[in-house]
Amino acid sequence: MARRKVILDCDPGHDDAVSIIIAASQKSDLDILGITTTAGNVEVEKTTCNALKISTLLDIDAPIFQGAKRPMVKAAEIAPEIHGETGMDGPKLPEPKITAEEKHAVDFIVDTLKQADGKVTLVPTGPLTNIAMALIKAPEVKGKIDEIVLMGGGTFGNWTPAAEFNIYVDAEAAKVVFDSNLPITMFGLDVTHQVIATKGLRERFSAIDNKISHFVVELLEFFGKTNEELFGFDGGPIHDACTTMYLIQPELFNFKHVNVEIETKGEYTYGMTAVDLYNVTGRIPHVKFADSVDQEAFWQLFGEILSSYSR
Ligand SMILES: [Ca+2]
Repeated sequence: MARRKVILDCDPGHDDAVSIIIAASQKSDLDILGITTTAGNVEVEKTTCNALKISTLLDIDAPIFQGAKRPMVKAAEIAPEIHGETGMDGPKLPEPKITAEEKHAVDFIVDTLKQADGKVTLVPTGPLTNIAMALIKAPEVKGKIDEIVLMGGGTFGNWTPAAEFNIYVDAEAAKVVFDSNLPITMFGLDVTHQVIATKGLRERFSAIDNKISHFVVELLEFFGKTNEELFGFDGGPIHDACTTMYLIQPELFNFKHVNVEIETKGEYTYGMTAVDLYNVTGRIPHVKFADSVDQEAFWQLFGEILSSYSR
């Protein structure tokens, strides 16, 4: 079977890094056409630098393209309290041996889709600015998009009471994406809070004892600490990793087909994803919404992925 073509659009970010590590382990199934970055957890220059470092560490040969410096309408908002000053505080990382491409991420996405032989899956794990701008710039590329597999939203918030960070940062972009009529598979907080990398799990993965497992555990230690302090969790939910775990093994997750609208006006609810779980509105259910995960199978596969990396 042909490898599935993917573009990873991200703002690394501890959980973005884990998501990239998962994708890069599947060389026979996933063809990473490029990694695009956006402002999100920290400024785009920093998320790009982090992507370059991860790529250097893993020896990923996909090109990296820097994208949006700020959301489409409002000013940028970042989350150093979760991810630290660099956006990926914690582990020591190699200095990048590669540089980002000259081309803007939005142009890369558009050109790649135009030229693609077959369809491409977009995997956004940060604010949706690049994806929305690509859809606005070249709506004709929609037919080349197989699926948008994203982390964002949920039936509750983590940045405001109503809104999850990725959607809140650029709700206007999220609206463009959710209104696009494209197939969207959504991993929101409802499911990502079910995959918390607890101390016990971190110890289990540390015992795998290779370079990548130690790197991941160091990421999860830092991310766990900030999540414990801010949210009282037993560790960090590896939100973004749900997207790439799904690409590898979709049956890990349970889905509901629902309508989801993006709130861009509410005084208290800006950036909320209004998830119509019971179809009370009668609007067309156009989103595949992940509501639960087989946790045991998820962590089993996650351990196997870490083990697949050599020492
Ligand atoms: Ca992210």
